[in-house]
Amino acid sequence: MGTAPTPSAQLESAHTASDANWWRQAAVYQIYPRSFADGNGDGIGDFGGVLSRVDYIASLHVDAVWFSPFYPSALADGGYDVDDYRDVDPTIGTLAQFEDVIAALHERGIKIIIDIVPNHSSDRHVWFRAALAAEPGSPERSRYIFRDGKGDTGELPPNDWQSMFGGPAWTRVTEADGTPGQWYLHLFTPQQPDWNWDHPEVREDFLTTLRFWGDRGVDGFRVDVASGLAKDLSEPYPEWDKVWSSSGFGGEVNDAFGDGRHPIFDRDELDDIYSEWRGVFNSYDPPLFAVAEAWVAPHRRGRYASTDGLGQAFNFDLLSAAWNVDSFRTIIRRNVEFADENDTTSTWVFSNHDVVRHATRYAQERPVGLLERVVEPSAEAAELGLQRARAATLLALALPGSTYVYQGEELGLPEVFGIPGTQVQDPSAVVEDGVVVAGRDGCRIPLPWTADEEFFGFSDTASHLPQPAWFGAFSVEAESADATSTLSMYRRALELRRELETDERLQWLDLGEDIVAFARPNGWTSVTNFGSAPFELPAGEVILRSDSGSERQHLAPNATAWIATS
Ligand code: TEU
Ligand code: CA
Repeated sequence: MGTAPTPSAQLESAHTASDANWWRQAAVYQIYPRSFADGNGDGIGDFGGVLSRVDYIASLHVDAVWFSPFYPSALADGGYDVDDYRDVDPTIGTLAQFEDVIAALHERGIKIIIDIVPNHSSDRHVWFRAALAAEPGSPERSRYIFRDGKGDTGELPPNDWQSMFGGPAWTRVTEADGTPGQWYLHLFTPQQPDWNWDHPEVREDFLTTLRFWGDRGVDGFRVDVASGLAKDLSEPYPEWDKVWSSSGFGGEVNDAFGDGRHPIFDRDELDDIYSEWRGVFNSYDPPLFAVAEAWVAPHRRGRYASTDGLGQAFNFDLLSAAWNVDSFRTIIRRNVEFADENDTTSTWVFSNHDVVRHATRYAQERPVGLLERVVEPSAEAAELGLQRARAATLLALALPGSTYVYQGEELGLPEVFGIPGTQVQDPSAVVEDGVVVAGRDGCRIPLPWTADEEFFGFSDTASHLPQPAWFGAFSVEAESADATSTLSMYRRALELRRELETDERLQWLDLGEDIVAFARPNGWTSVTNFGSAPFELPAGEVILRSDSGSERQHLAPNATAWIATS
């Protein structure tokens, strides 16, 4: 704790930016399609909306777009309940329109990453319907995880396991003859039955899906719950308390678990699955890219990020950490080293569709865990949170590795509070006294494009999640006109960042206890002030800073500056 990294920590890798390596230093913009832009005026974002905003996306200077699921879905879990992996939900558009989106982004040099959800389908998937219609023990049932219940008449679930969003992880079905029957496993909502990855048809079908999208020009995949596919469901079942506490979820950086034999997560058998996927990826030129969403122990992450596997793995360490100099330093250092050892790159991420937006997280008085309830900050705390969010982002954009930017964070959007309970969508949300008080809807509010229009240019009708009255101040229109806005900072930083993309080395600088500073091979230095007093900047030209308006010499508390020293 507290020891500054030594200036000698200089990493060796110096990859060249060939096409096969496009992802290594990519800035990836995450689009949650239903909340990005509405093209046909029904209040739900869609591909028509995306098409109308490709120039905006290009203006951010991002290298790729990651689309959260757009597949046919009943939206039991925001689209992560997939009815058909090889089609587009009619509210979002058509396959032909998606091909137009691919073409429009490719024309602007932007790659396309799509979300693939292999741990579970939806209960409306044709194979799950077939499983329900078939008998216990049938081949149709064996593609999912069905078990007989316990108790005299099978009235109790097979074990005490819980689903991620609360409630039992098992649901009992009614058999074709109308009698209460078997139970199926779902780690998430009951509408998301888990696949049985021991089944060759399940494995083959996903390979078909990967090729389906690869053939349409998709450049890569974000693999949902990548650590969950392989399971050991042999009896006796361990108790849920043990299963959960050793699972690696909950945002803690936990080195204790991770021997490859946890009953549900991060099992060694996953290597086999992903090496098959790698076979498909490598049949394309350049190979398809993949990034694992895997909440696993740091020492296990290399398995997912391996060049025989998915190639890159999310690290949610910064996303899970409070605004604290020691945490940032330790986390960055560890992940840069990890990437180097594993011939992959780091993935810096502060916000996504699952967590409270980072401008609001950093405004909290105490560190906040995932899915934890946060309070609406005072105006003053919100301002502090935004300053820190800008500083954190500018720091991360100077690091080697790729960065994931979640739609709206480039506007400095805070979390939205006070959503009426009647409009709740997230299955993990908590509603009290008629108001949403926790969950993921507050980070999924449709974007404000214009300052004064009734629906802020998102749609010409009320959006599927309500936008607050103050949204206009954070709109693309308002911020584009302001050189000191968060949007202007992101645009400039992402544009400048391209100069950093070819050489992955970093050199730590020791500028003081409260300062995180490092130099990059092109002669730029990034300096972040975690302290409470202004910090005197080293010599050189300030090329960008998160505390716009401060005088040249001093870096404000909670701020980052980039300096060209040579
Ligand atoms: O999330 C994985 C996951 O395990 C989540 O429970 C995560 O820990 C939580 O949302 C943090 O707030 C993925 C998707 O990103 C999420 O949107 C889905 O709900 C989930 O998988 C099921 O597909
Ligand atoms: Ca629409």
